[in-house]
Amino acid sequence: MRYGAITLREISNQPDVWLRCLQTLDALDIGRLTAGRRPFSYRWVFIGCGTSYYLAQAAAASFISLTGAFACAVPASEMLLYPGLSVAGDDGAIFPVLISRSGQTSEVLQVAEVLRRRDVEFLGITCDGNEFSQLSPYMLQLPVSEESTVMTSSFTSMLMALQYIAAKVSRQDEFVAGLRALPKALAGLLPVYLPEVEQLSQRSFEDAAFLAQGVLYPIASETALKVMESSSSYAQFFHTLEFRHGPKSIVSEKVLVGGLISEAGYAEESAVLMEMKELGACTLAIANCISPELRASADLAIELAQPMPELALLSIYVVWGQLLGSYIGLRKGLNPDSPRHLSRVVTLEG
Ligand code: F1P
Repeated sequence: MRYGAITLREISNQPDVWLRCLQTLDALDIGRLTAGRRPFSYRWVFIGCGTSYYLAQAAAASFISLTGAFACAVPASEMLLYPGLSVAGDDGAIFPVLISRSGQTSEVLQVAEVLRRRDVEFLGITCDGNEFSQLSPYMLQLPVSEESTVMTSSFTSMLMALQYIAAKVSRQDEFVAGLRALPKALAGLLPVYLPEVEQLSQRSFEDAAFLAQGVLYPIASETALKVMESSSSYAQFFHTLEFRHGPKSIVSEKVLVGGLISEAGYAEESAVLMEMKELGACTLAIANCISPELRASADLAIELAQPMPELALLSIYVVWGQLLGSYIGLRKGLNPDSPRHLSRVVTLEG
């Protein structure tokens, strides 16, 4: 099979996968799934590894934005090694949400065991299920069967599911309607911008930095991880305005700077990206609405042009980094379906 065919197919099929997941979500008993937890009564702690950790960050930010309750994200390893730093205080006041596509990641399974021993109930979300799906009565398994080593549709589907739950527990039906519009929105954007991303990936970069603020920051992190995983390339991520405080010294014409630009911080964030263009970087701008000034400055401007709340667009913002990683990998003669040194699941002895 052609290099990258599996991963690229699964990236492009996300509109269909999202439609199936939304049908599954509509059939849920959200109250039972969340063990009747009211948002404000608990600190919601989202936990995962790798891509699923960045998903946890995006879910926590979404939860705070939608419900106003306390939420945070912690890598499973931190829960195991430094629990006091992660969730100090009363076990009874936290409601952990464990995230694992495979349901086989050792660190996540170990956290589930620690929680069971401490009688702490948790919500689990998975795609493959496996042993993980037997560890909690509160478990959501999505109809996502993903062959690729790297996570693409599993990331966006589980994020959408966690946003759906947050919107439902806070009775925000307009936001749920925004999620329902995503499959059609992405289906319309892919044919326009997929070829542009492929063309951008033909340029050879020595480094890449993906920038974002607020709820988009975890999406910049996941974008960088996709480029690292799928193309074995250097890629970093920063809060956009932080990039001026030192990291911009890496900028040259061999460096790609990608800005995932929010509506709330548009002026400040787009200014950074245009400054980096002046310093010689190749720039990629992704925003819901792109000003003529930024469009003239960026090497590639991806304008989502959607009416739904920006928070509902996180799953669309990440698609371009998924594609970029695979296309850069192909340009380097690598196979994104079988990334160097990576396996689909990280399992640890003992
Ligand atoms: C987590 C993970 C992925 C990574 C790779 C190895 O998997 O670290 O983020 O891309 O596939 O596994 P999971 O716990 O969500 O199955």
